[in-house]
Amino acid sequence: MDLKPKSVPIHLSEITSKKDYLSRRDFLKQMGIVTAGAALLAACGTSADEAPAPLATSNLPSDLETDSLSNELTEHESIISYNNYYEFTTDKERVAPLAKDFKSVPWTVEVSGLVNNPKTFNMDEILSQFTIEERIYRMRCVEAWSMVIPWSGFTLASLLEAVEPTPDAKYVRFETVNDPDQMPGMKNGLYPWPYQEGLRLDEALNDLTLLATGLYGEPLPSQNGAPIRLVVPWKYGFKSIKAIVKIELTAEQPSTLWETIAPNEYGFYANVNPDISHPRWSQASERRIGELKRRPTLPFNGYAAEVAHLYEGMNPAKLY
Ligand SMILES: Nc1nc2c(c(=O)[nH]1)N[C@H]1C(S)=C(S)[C@@H](COP(=O)(O)O)O[C@H]1N2
Ligand SMILES: [Mo]
Repeated sequence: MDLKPKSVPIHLSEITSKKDYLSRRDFLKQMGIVTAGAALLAACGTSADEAPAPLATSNLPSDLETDSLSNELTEHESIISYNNYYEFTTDKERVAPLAKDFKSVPWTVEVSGLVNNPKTFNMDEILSQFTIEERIYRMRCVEAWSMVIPWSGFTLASLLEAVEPTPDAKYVRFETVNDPDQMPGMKNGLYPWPYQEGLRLDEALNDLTLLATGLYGEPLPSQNGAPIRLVVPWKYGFKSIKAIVKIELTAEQPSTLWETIAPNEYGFYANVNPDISHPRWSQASERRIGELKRRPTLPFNGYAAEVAHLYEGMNPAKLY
């Protein structure tokens, strides 16, 4: 296929709303340019010739206005103005203004530990080496609100394949940038910074597990975890760690920020489960941002067909 991202006469900076995003997607589809990746490369000024990675078209949702369960996309404005990002502040509506000048260029991600090919990637290498595709995912925060978010990114599996985990690698540990000068909330000594998270290797290799570099067809906004964050849609939102600088393959289960603070409330697995209440509130239903009525929460956030097999034989009570 002949992809010429440079010929796209719409600039990502012009996209401000769901309506604009959807009409731009229709436009790109008509042009035969159907991946967010093509548009992102154009935005970065990278020509098609310099971008060796083939651009995936096969994984695009057929109906771009909804996710796989026909849930409508959450408004762009809500996704970028209602955030959890404790390095900046615990006040969701203050994250975006505080993150406005966050500098995420240059940026590197160090991939190390039990791998044959440890490597520190810069963002240009990441964006050109891995196949950027678009995924519309539900996100369910442990606090019982949720959104439907159109991400662009690439599978964590593709990155792990590149570094070749050794046979003793059983877990993946992730770490957020440690930059208190840019992140005023880090001066709050109540939290064991830097933010860290982890997955079991088979969870990390599941095709749903994404490293996101964009949102709504734009490069990832700072408040959503620029320049690169994890998205694990069947787990509570706190697993989806932002602004990643380190990925380490380990033999032992890594400790996580939330499990360190409150192990009985935020376990390592954190799989979305309507039947297991948080000690302080029910998880049976959720408030979808932009909707008036609460909706029932689905097991594994609606992704049971893709991931339930990973937990066969495990006690669900240990998977909160
Ligand atoms: N580094 C870091 N990552 C983080 C958080 C955080 O405070 N710091 N909050 C988590 C929580 S609780 C949620 S619900 C999601 C929110 O992602 P969003 O702001 O993009 O919607 O990010 C997760 N990733
Ligand atoms: Mo969350």
